[in-house]
Amino acid sequence: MKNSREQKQTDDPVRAARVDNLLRPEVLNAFDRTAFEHDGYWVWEGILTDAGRKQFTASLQKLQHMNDCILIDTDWASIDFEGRGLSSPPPEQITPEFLISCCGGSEQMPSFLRSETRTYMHDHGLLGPAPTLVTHGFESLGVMPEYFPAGYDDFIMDVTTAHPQMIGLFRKLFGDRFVLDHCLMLNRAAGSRGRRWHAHQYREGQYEVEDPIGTGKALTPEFLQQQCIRTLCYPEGAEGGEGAELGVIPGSHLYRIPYKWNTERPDEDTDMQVNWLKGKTHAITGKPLEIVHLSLPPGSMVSFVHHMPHHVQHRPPGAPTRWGLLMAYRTPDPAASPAKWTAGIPTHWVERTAAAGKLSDAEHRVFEADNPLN
Ligand SMILES: O=C(O)CCC(=O)C(=O)O
Ligand SMILES: [Fe+2]
Repeated sequence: MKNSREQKQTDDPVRAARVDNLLRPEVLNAFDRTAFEHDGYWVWEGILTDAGRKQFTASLQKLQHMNDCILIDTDWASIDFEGRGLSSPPPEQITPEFLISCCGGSEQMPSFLRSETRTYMHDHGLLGPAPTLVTHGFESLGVMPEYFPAGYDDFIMDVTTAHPQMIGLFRKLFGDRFVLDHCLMLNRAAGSRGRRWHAHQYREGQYEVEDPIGTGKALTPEFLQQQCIRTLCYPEGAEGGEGAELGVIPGSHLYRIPYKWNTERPDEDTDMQVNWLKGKTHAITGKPLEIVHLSLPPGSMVSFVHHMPHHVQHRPPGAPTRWGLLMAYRTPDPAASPAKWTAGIPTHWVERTAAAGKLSDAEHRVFEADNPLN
């Protein structure tokens, strides 16, 4: 007979989906805080165990398939967008041929699903009454799986909210308290354009001391205390020569410039070398900053301060998909207005789940707002 603790664990689908032996402890324990603060990034090379890697890949493949099926199976023309205060999708974006061309990877959905409809799905959910999103064999959460992978996959929910080894990893980055900023799939299929050089700002940018181009005058040897850190997991790797590798600039986070976060991003390496990088040095060593392209073997993760400019290379035609999950967390902002949940989690989903008593304590901790309402 099971004791009540075991009973509770098996009743909980997120707990049941856990791969206990997810991370290799020796890789986790090798984290060097000084090097991380100095360089602005840390590579967790081959940190996933074989079992962890297998499940991570399977989950991302399943989630991509769910996303593709919703795109193809939904009768977009029948949905009342205008009644919800949204523009209807342009007819050329909802033809079967066009929708099929959007499948197989992330950041390639039709543009009508990437702007105001994405925000609507996040805030309210594109939920019933029908006609709405069509799912076969799984429940629609009113949002696309690419934008809410944890909601559609219990293993990913566990990894991003509760798994003790993952929480251990995030604690090394943040200390005890951190909140979800956002979590997305980043599966880069053959032909993916990647992303040109850019960086990101902390929250809505209210603490930035430099504009998106930056003067470089705010260089400081001190590591930001208010910090958003992206952790990317590549279960099948992102290796040199295959495309979709991440480029970083060690030490550039100390300039704290949210480079081109909201403008066009045309810069390739040579543009950075002749413009942005010119004259920029490491705040501690004084050495000129340089671009580094990471080659990450299967089962690796990389964590980086999201103020650091970074770049993702094109994925050439014919290359296999680079599977990826982005987990971005941040230190809570003590000056944020009290609220219930972070903006990183679909509001309708977290409200419904909490009201049904189905939000675990672990999920509650990661999803709650900077300064939670009592
Ligand atoms: O696709 C990637 O590897 C990273 C994309 C990126 O720019 C980011 O996560 O901020
Ligand atoms: Fe980025």
